[in-house]
Amino acid sequence: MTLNEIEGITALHDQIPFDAADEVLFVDGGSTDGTLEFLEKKKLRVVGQKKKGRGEAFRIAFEETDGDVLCFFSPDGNEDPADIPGLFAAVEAGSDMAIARRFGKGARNEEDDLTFPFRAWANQGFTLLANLAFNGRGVFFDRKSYIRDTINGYRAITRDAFSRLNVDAQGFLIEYQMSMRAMKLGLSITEIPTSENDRIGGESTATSLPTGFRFIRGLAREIAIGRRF
Ligand SMILES: Nc1nc2c(ncn2[C@@H]2O[C@H](COP(=O)(O)OP(=O)(O)O)[C@@H](O)[C@H]2O)c(=O)[nH]1
Ligand SMILES: [Mg+2]
Repeated sequence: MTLNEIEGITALHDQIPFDAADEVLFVDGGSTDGTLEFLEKKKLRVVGQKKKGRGEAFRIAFEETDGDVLCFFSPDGNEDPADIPGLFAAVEAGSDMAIARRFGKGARNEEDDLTFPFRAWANQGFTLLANLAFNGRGVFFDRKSYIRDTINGYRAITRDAFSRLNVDAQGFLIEYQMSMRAMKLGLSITEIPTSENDRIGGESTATSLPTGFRFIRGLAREIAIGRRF
């Protein structure tokens, strides 16, 4: 998925293992920086969005492709394209969803070098709350079932699981909502360690405070609706 990622896609294009997938689709949120021209030149398939938001992009990817397994990748530099085959493999080995985790053993997140990694702390706080609220697989007794990164969008999921989650988040809440609902349904979730690299160009559009408030609302809503989704 792309929204003004010309620098990222230019730098990463040759590293993306396109062969790992039967079908490749770029969902573009309205780039005006040359991303679309770049993708066209490379003869990559692009679909635009009528409604805005990253959540909408996830649903378009689902609707516009046919594969049994979907892998979501964003070329902003944060996600290492070399993990794509591993995410597919984890799902093909029998998981409903595989997440590239930025926390825990063998992993790195963008803020690891900071003294006050506020964004990483917020991420881990929301992840703790989601595990406590929805991870019914004995989190208190069995640390192996704890999901370490409920928020990273870099993930793969079966088409069947995605449709069962029936996610409706419009923006950056999408991946957290997917994780919460997957836990509620008791789906099998595997995590593979990843190294989150720095953004290559441009700026993140996920502003911390508004995104944080949306996450709080999103969490409260998931608690309120339970399995009614
Ligand atoms: N298609 C699409 N992609 C988006 C949208 N918003 C963000 N993205 C992409 O999603 C990725 C993550 O967004 P970013 O702003 O970097 O958020 P962050 O990684 O959470 O800081 C980037 O590759 C963006 O280009 C959107 O509305 N539509
Ligand atoms: Mg990013």
